[in-house]
Formats: sequence, structure tokens, C-alpha cells
Amino acid sequence: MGRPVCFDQFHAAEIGIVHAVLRYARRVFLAGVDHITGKDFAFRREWILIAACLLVGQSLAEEARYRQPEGRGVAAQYPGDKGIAEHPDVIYATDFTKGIEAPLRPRRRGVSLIEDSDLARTGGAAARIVATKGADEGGDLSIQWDEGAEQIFVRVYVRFDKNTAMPHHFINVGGNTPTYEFRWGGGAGRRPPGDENGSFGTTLEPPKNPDGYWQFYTYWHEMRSWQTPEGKSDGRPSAYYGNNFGYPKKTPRLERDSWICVEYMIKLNQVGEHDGEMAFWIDGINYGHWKPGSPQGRWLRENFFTRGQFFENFANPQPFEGFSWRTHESLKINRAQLQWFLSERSYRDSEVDEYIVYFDNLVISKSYIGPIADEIP
Ligand SMILES: [Ca+2]
Repeated sequence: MGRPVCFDQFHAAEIGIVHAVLRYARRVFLAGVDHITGKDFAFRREWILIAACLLVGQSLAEEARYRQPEGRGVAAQYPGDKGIAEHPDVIYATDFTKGIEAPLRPRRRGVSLIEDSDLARTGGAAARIVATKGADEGGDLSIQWDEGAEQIFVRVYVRFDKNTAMPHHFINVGGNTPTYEFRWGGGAGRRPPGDENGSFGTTLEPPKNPDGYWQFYTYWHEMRSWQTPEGKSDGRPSAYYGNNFGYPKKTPRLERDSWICVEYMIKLNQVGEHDGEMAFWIDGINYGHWKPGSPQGRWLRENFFTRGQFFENFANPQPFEGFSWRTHESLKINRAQLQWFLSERSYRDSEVDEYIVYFDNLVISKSYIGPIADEIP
């Protein structure tokens, strides 16, 4: 019986390197004295050791470069978030005890301050946004800052009212240059440029049902179109809506009438590289991280699938390529939004008239923030 061929033994999508190295080593004289020729190959031991150290070092360095923290962060130094705005990495922080004040800007109807110490996460006040069926599409609290950043974390406590439907779009972070044509919104359906007139942004969406997954909905200059399986536009209008990024790690069951600590992050690429990232955390645990080489998935139309039938029925998953958020240095991260946008689609399957969300303890920082200090065991 002949030796089986490699492609019968190994699936292209599986890692088979350990086995392959063992077989190779068994058939080649590597080190020590070769009893047939009498030649001493001991010097190869050092080569092998050096090569192995280099390989381990490279993979550790790669791992460390893209590692994201969990649990304690900047907030651990400021119990109850008191004084957290003074940390040098923090761009903005509010617990709403001074109201909704600039630079935080309420937009559209339905945004108000609630002074109720039983309800607020800390400090007796929180922001509330109400969307009213048949009357409006909700509202949002937006913030922009002058000096754009290379990496931004947004942490906010979120509380969904027990009767609310889930929003069409939720909390986001991104950037645009002052000359971007839709800088106050209105870019839906189009792919933004990544250059000095450009924009990008990612929106973290809660699950539509309690056992679903949180996921990202993302716009940038390399986003895919819904119009063809390859993600190219076929020439019809409105070719580009946000790309969907699910993650294989199950997020916790979504509870209503209870504060959830949500944090999300964008890290920019170096211009010309695909080394940009995004990630999110629920209650201090990382449940999704897109970076060069991970996760394994499959592009189809405007989706990067990492689970479900469109992933499982596909033979050759690819490692995520990493984000090129921009093609020009001047495009940086300079805006975030606590959005509560409900559409006809959100209202359709729900009986109530008012859809309510609460926000508290917002922090925007250049480094990982983590949950409020008194919550970490
Ligand atoms: Ca508060």
C-alpha cells in the first residue's frame, strides 16, 4: 500500500505543521555523528536552537503587539469614576451629575437628563433617550474632539428599558477630516474615501434578542458592497451600507433594566498597512477583536462571517486581513456618539409606543478603561 498523499491527510484550513516537522526530522540526519559517513554534524544543533528561538520570539512579539487588555483598566485607579477625567489618556468623561453639557451635544428629540439615584449607575443622574413610535427616530449624544487620536476606547454604562425594542443603530466611534462631505451625517449608501477628505466609523450593535450576539457595523474606504457575492458594486446606486462583523465568541445574555458595562475600541492603521483593529468588551471581558490574522472568517457581500451557515458551509476560511482605516495621516479618530436610532423596522414588531435607553459613566480614552473600580472582584 502506497503512502497517502498530503492533501488526503491535511485539510488546507487546518494547522498540520507539528506532524509535518516530525516526519521530516525522522528521515534526515540532523545532528551528531553520522555512523555511515563518520561525519560529525553537531554544529547543526546550534543552528536549530537559533532558528527555534527566532520562531518563538517572532510569534510572541506578534501576539504581544495585538494583545488587548481585559478587566482592570484606567478606571481601576478612580473608584466610582471620581476624578477619572484627570487621567492623561482620558479625552472626556461624564457621570451626568453636572447635566448634559458641552462638548457633549444632544441631537434630535427625546434626549433628557434623569435625576434619580435609584436608577442612575452612579452619582444620582443619567442620560435618557426616548424614541417614540410614529413620531421620531430617537436621538443621540454626540461628541467631537480637536486633536484626532490613533487609538480610542469608549466605555459607557447602558441600560435598556424592559419594554424597549432594540435599535436599528447604536453606539459608535470614528473619524473624519474637516473637509469630508457628510461630516454631520448623511453618508449612508456610500463608501467614504480614506484620504484627506475621508471618513470611517464603526457602530457596536446590541443583539436583537436576549440570546443573540453583539456585533459591529462598519464604514471605511475598503468596505464591501451588498450588490455582488464578491462585495463589488454592480453600478446600481446606494452600493455601500455598513459591513457586518459578527464574532464566534458568545456574548452574555442581554438583561433589561440592568446596567451593562460596554466598551469598544478602534486602532488606526499605519498608512499603507492593514494593521488597524477594532474590539469590544462587555463587563470587562473581551468578546470580539478584529486584527491582522484573526478571526478566521469568510467575506460574502457586505459580511465577514465567522459563524453560522454562511461560514460553516464554506471550505476555506481566511484569516481577517486587518483594517486599513485610512490612506492619509490626517484622517484620525475624532468623534463618538451614544446613538439611539430606531426605524420603522425596529418599531414594526413591537407593541409599545416609547422605546427607552439610559446611559451613564461615559469615558473616552486613549487606553483601555475597564469597568468602574468598585465592580471588579
Ligand atoms: Ca451618573
